[in-house]
Amino acid sequence: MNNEFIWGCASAAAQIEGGAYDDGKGLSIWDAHGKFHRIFKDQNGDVACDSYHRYKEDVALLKELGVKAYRFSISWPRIIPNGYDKKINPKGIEYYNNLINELLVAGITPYISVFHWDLPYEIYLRGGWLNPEISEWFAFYSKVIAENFGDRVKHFIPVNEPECVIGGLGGTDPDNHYSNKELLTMVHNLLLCYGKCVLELRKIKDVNIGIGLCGNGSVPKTDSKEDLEAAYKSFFNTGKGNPWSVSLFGDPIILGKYPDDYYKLYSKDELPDIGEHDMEIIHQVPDFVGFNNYTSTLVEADKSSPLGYKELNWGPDMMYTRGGTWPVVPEGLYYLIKFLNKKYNLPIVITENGTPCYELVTEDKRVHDGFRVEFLNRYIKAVLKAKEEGVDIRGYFVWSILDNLEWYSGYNERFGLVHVNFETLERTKKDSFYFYQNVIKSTKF
Ligand code: BGP
Repeated sequence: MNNEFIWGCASAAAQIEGGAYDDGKGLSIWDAHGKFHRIFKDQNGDVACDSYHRYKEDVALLKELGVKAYRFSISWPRIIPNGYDKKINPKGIEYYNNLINELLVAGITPYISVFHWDLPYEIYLRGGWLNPEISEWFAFYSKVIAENFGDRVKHFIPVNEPECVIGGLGGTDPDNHYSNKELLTMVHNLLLCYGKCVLELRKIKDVNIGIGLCGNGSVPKTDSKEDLEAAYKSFFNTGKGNPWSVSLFGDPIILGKYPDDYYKLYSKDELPDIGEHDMEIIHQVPDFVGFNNYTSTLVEADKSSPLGYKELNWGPDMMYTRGGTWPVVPEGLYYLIKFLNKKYNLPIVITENGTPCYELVTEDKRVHDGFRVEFLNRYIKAVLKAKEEGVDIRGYFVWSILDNLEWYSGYNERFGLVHVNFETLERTKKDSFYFYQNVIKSTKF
């Protein structure tokens, strides 16, 4: 991987493509969530931003924005409609070929997320992540991607946010109370999917692969050594029955073992069946750590707590986004970059960062999203601070280019640099679009 710094934007198939029933695509779990009224106010992704039909317009927006890279995901059921029977949908391949070619002509480097949560519904019906065959199905899907796109695409993220996949957004059932054994089995199967995917992608010449982790940062209350250690510990905490752990996925993949406390936290009966060679398959060290971050927690050392730290409330000046749930903590991004660098010692790419806002298109056809502008301004400065201090950080991607289907929140949470009118599908550039354009223009790298 060359060490230039790349400015980018990210998206995901289920959130922007629409075309849910077009050209032989199979159903994904997110199509099913729409059908079964599980999304805010009965919304669905049937049309979403209609990028399946408007990808040229969207690539033109990315070009105007000036990003050097675009991270998008492939819809597994668009490529293999039921996910598992190895029957490839040529129209699906054609769509991504067109998108990739359009990006390359525009001078934009494609970053492909192989899986961003739209599990084929037929696989979900067959037990999803609990089915031991899933990693073989995923391996075949990955092979199809490598063989069809690997001549032109060199950057891949096999799984977006494994924590969220198992945490309820990528094919597990948020209302189901899985036993620890089931939870760990799903984690293990997902790790095998990652490993087998990388083995397929490594067949591509000059490929760059990133793990796609996510999580809240941990900010030390003071600069003291104790608080810094406390924040580091909290950031990598495993936690029993908790899929929202950086270490649970990062350690097996990068260090070749489950986190140190894994075998202490769980009894033998709770552990998954781990095959003799599984860890060799899983331990596929990536070329970079891709990390998605939105918010952070405040942490202080506390010897009286079993974990050695406690979480604190933010003060009254803290501003929150996401309906009051996500504190705006740019320094959290700075610290997590330092922590990831210390623990895993690999190049880092911030593969998602951004904020939803409440905003209106004004009569003069503008969107004045000042909150997002200031949010991005502060978070980007935090990234650049870590970079100036010598951390090997290779890129930053805004989530997202367009307002889109924000999973269970539907169209109620708008994250885009470009506003989408979901009735007319008209795109309107927001102030943050011009802000980011200017950041890209004015930095020397
Ligand atoms: C990431 C997802 C994105 C996007 C974003 C917004 O977790 O990878 O697909 O949806 O977050 O916030 P949320 O955390 O609510 O999904």
